[in-house]
Amino acid sequence: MSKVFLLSTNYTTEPYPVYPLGMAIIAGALEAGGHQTRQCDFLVAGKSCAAVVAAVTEFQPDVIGLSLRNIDNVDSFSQETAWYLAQAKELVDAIRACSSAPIIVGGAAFTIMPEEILAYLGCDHGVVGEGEGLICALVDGLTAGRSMPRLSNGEATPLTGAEIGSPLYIKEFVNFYLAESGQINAQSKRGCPHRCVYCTYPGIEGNRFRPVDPLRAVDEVARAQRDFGVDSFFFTDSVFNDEQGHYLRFVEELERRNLGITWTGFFRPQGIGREELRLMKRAGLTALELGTDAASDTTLAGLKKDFTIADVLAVNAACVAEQLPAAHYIMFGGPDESEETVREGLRNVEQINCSVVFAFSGIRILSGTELHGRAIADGVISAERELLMPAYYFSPLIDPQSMNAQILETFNKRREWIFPPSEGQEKLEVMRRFGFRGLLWDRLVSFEAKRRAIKKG
Ligand code: B12
Ligand code: SF4
Repeated sequence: MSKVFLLSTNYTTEPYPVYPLGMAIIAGALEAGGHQTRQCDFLVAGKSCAAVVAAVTEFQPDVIGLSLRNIDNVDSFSQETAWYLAQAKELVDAIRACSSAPIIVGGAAFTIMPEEILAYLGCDHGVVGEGEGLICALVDGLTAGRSMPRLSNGEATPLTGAEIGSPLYIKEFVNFYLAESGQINAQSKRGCPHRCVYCTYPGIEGNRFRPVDPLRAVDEVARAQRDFGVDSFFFTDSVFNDEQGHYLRFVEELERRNLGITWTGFFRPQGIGREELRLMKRAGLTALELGTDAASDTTLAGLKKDFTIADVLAVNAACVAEQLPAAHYIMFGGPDESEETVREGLRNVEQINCSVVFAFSGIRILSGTELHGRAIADGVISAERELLMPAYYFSPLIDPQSMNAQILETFNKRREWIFPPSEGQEKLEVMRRFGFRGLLWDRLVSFEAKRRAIKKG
């Protein structure tokens, strides 16, 4: 048995604080493997390096595991300010000064750029992709004094649904996140088979949907409800509504168990009709986050989204008919965006009734994505440009500043259309100060009348 200290370095509260689910699953796997763990959350610890050092010193770990969730906030407007790895590096340096235990790093952010991040942080070992099995093998090997690989890669042999680990939630953390965000996260499946050009999700989670058995997935929700009083969940699945319909089996089981919980997740805006929405609503669905991603058929094709604006509007209409708040995330300036598609896209946005639209300008270029190659081919960045510091793709056919001005002009018309992203953050902060918790954007939607709330009075 080894003592493993786990640290989630995440401290951002955008759009709200998010429970460190990856770390919780790693802790669950280690405990199941017979190890003793201590979980530490930098945000819960008041973003205090000294508190982390004190916890490490007190626990005297044999091995330390770092969970790295975010590199930055993928918003081109705040690329100078929201870069999270410097803080992680400060934590590694502080831990090194008080412990000689080897440090293993993993997590979604790490998986996107493992070599670069391992070098930048100066950790001893890294785990790419799913960490449940690999962390146990590393800890066993290291504590037995064996020489272990610098990088272990879980992507070649993805876990089956049955092997996906269960989170070891910590009461203190659950209470913190319930108080701050009104919800906790859970997972009903991993993976995504789609190939949208900018997206890292299939790289992080694998390119096949791997559902957790619905009975077990619902058991875990019920356990979090019973043990910690959680009654609101975000399912972190890359895409909740998989085409094979695994999600429907999970939702049917949720409905059958009648737990009285509410939940939300990420949806692909295609093939969700009123029938599916009604079923999910009965099972507790309260809102949908839609990966609409682009606003015209040309730019949707440029991102290889495999659906059209007609699909998006059909899903939106079904959500409105079922009175389910929906938020569309749309990035302007991507591949094949032109002055014409910006105008067309904004006309299409005008048709998205009674739903929130979050707009972004430019697309963060991340390693391992097709967009990276396209950015080099289009002359947006050089092949040598490292991607740890943010780089954004802007179509060479547009002028970003005039595009931003056009988006702003349209988005100023309604309070539920949010641009730039910082405006959304400010709105959420105000609601939070008034004591509201949860997604919060869902409160911007009104179904009573197709109310066109004019901004600023
Ligand atoms: C769901 C999700 C959200 C939801 C979260 C809702 C909620 N209540 O949880 C919402 C929409 C709120 C959100 C917001 C943001 N997100 Co987000 N999100 C995701 C998503 C889809 C899943 C994350 C997750 O929880 N996965 C489930 C857990 C179990 O998996 P995991 O953490 O990866 O852990 C596994 C492995 O990584 C590994 N592992 C993890 N820790 C460790 C530690 C060790 C030692 C080891 C060995 C292994 C290991 O093992 C685990 C089990 O296999 C990912 C993309 C993806 N598919 O991964 C993006 C992702 C994590 N998000 C990202 C970003 C940027 C953000 C935001 C900053 C965006 C913004 N401006 O709002 C915010 C930050 C939120 C916050 N406060 O931290 C990026 C991060 C990388 C980057 N580009 O910087 C990702 C990767 C997507 C992307 N664009 O590339 N997000
Ligand atoms: S954007 Fe959504 S559908 Fe496309 S690859 Fe990423 S997770 Fe899959």
